Amino acid sequence: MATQAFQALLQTCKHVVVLTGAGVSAESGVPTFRGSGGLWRTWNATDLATPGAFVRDPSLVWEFYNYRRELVQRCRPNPAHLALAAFERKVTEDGRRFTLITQNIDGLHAAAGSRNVVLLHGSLWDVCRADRHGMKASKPCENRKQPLVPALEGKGAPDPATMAADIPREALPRDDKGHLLRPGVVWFGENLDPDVLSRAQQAVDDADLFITVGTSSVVYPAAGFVSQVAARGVPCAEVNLESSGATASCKYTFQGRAGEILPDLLEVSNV
Ligand code: BJW
Repeated sequence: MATQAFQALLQTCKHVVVLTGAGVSAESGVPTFRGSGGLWRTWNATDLATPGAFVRDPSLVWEFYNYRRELVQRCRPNPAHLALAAFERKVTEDGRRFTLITQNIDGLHAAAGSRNVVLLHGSLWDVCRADRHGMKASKPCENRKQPLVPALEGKGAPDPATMAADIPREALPRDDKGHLLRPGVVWFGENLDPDVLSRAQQAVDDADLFITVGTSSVVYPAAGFVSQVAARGVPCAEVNLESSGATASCKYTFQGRAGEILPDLLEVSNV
């Protein structure tokens, strides 16, 4: 019954906004952050995603990102990414609006054919200059070379027994003026790109249906979107393996794997 009621809303809504997190890419083989998949060697992935970690040990942080660039390069969109892209085509052909806000940096939504995507936390394929605090000192730009420098070749194995490569600073990725580069993503304690955040916030403010998929909903500002939408009386739905920080705000909850649930729920399995 809940499914039918939700699907009726999908037919009539004027602007559906979907927020995705790491869980949407889990079935493509991309590790999530929290839970058992969130360890790289002996570190929590989130402990390495900070400017402080980069200042302390830029070699270690670059090894971690080199590993993820290599891994994601081999990953393909799964049925959840494909269902969202097919649903966007369906909605926009009807003259209605669809916005996909993702916290993921893996690029798999674009690879699946999604068009109106807001990359809240940046892209794994971007780099930028680092200042002495590890913060961004230039606008991120794309660099898909893999590995970025010869010293990173084969580095970043996730096994806890792996020795740190301790790459000397001069052999780490640098720009043409010799400045140290860092991944062009958004780390804890960093502001999001104001234009990106404004696009996301406008969509959140304008949504008349909101779906959160595969995020633990603990990281702000993304974690605040669902309660903002729900506070306006707009229906919210969640697709997740387990309950999350968003569940209490969601009228509709669909528990399970996104790749199994979304194609049928969005009625795009035959598209
Ligand atoms: C499945 C599944 C399947 C699995 N199918 N489901 C307000 C209050 C309190 C704190 C703050 C606040 N505002 C800002 C902060 C500080 C901080 C923050 O939020 N801290 C919290 C931890 C409390 N936020 C920030 O620092 C942000 N900056 C900011 O707001 O600037 C202004 C400011 C600064 C400082 C103070 C105050 C204001 C920036 C946040 C940047 C987050 N960066 C990362 C790394 C990105 C780069 C990279 O990838 O390397 O983003 S951390 C990491 O967490 C990554 C993710 O995008 C993000 C969210 O994780 P996600 O996607 O939810 O993954 P998981 O693993 O947590 O969950 C997976 C889910 O999937 C689970 O629920 C599973 O069940 C599910 N699942 N398989 C369906 N098959």
